[in-house]
Amino acid sequence: MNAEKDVSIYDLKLPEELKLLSFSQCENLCTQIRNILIETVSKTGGHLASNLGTVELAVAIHRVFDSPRDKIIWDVGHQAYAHKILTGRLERFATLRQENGISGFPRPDESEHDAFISGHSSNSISAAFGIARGMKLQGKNNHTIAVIGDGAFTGGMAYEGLNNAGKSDDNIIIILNHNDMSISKNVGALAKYLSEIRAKPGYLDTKYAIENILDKTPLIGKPLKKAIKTSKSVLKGMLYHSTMFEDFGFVYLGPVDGHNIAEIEKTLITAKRLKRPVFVHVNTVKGKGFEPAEKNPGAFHGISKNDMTDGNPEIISDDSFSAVFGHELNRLAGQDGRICAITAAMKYATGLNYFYAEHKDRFFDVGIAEQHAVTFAAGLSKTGMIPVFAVYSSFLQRSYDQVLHDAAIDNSHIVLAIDRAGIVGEDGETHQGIFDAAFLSTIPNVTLFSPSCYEELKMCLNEAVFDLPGIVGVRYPKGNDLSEFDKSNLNTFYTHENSKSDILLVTYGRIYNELLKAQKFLSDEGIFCDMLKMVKIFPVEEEIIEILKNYKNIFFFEEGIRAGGIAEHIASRLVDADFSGRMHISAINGFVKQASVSSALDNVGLSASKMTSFVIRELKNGEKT
Ligand SMILES: Cc1ncc(C[n+]2csc(CCOP(=O)(O)OP(=O)(O)O)c2C)c(N)n1
Repeated sequence: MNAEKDVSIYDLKLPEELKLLSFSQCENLCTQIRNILIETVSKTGGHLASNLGTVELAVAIHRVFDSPRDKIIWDVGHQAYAHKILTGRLERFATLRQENGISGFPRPDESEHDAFISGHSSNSISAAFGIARGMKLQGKNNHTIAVIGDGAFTGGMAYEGLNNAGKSDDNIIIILNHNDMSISKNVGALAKYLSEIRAKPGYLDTKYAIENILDKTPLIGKPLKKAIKTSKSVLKGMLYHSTMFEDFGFVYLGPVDGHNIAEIEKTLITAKRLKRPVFVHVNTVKGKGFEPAEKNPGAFHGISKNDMTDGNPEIISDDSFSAVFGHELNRLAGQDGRICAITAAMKYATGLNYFYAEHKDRFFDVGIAEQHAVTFAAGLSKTGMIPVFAVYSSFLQRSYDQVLHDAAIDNSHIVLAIDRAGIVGEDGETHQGIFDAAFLSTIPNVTLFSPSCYEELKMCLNEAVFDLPGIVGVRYPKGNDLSEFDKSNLNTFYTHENSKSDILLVTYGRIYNELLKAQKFLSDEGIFCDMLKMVKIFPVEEEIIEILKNYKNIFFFEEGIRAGGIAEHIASRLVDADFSGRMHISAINGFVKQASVSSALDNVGLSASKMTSFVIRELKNGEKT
């Protein structure tokens, strides 16, 4: 291969042949990768700005290390597109985030180069340390590299990992991908600390400069250098501007320019040689190389396919459950000074930007720290405030014990606004909001609502904030309200459409709309069904059991995991009540792969047509027995 001529990425055997390229060829390769990123994401949607910022870093990592023998872990994993392109997924990259296509996040079942599952933030250091130690126990000498953003660094688990790994002597390299941004501007004391060290001259350069001067100072220079190096003195801290990472036990290298491949490589080679825990601080620019994204990285963090020119103006569409929630909470906060809003780094995506605009003193972005958010809310509640934590269903999974121990046992009043409840679509397994009803309904003192339209959402939120004690969750889906049913008799409990059939269809949340269509399809087939829509889904009130007891066949459709879900709660109550009919449950079993929301709902049997066939099939089976 000619050492200097630019090479098409399509002609390279990757990642091996990366190591044969000159720096200038690498730079050209990075331009090619950026073009692929921009072109693909404009068609598929995805995380654009974060990925534009990690192109050189990914190239440098794959030139210095030997994946898959060395293990590379991308925290959150939304910034690993270049890594995917460099590790055998270039040809399939156009299928990014599509059904049966490649995932938008690292997936070990997709490639041996994806060392660990990613999607939820701040776990990479723990995972890396586990892998490093496992390899060491097996006598392997390879390296484990965790790439973690400064946003992900606001999550407490990162410190649990640092605390544990820093005192080891394992081959673990933590790379801080520092761009001063989480989804929006990064927040908190640590963000400030990191920004201060980001601005300092490279540690290595300073260190070599000082050592150089001392080396050239006659008589006292060399002994002084030794004394400084071996001491834990303040002088060492001053000269080497020691960081907290060194106090944790890591060798700190950086900050380096994350868009200068030669510089990153030099630092990574040093880190590799040290063969002990090393912390490499890399400064990157979110959105690098695409002007609109560089200017407005938050807007280009995650975009849908139609947003390439302006990004996703960070403000979610007004026609969405998140925005309706955000506006309503803002309105309520205007009336009641006790209401506080909390987000874990998702101010815009959860619609809390409206609250923030008008009630800054009662708005809290706590960083990517869902566990802290719940306990902080419980603390606020102790003083008589009414905290509302708006959080995606899948990220709330992090806070199970905080809900249980810190809030529920003492019956603290906190409201959980559970956004992205149900199937979320293209982000796939890690982000589906299908577990909240099951796991929250194991906890005493929890009430759960699952509105099926905007109006119900507002009504449930009011009741949650003002009327109920304990933990009250209001769960609502991604996207907009597609309901077409009559809204004249809405309430927050249930509606029962009773035409004296002995078949009852039951559900809650947005798929009520699909079930209404199924009811119609069934009636076209001569199968007439009553319908029950639950709005308050937990605890299941006796009144609901009394209604259900009267039916011969109950069909329960649940956009949530079956094990421990609301359908199973009801089934067990019906057993207690000596129910003599049959209950048929169609809910989600297992993890749900990426696909559009409508396709994923169909794949799990929750589209109108699949629900219809389920009823017909089960009734036929019943006739046979
Ligand atoms: C536990 C958890 N909470 C929230 C999120 C949503 N989320 C995805 S990326 C992100 C910001 C990450 O910022 P950073 O690590 O600095 O990466 P950058 O995009 O800036 O490169 C957030 C909050 C998540 N993935 N996991």
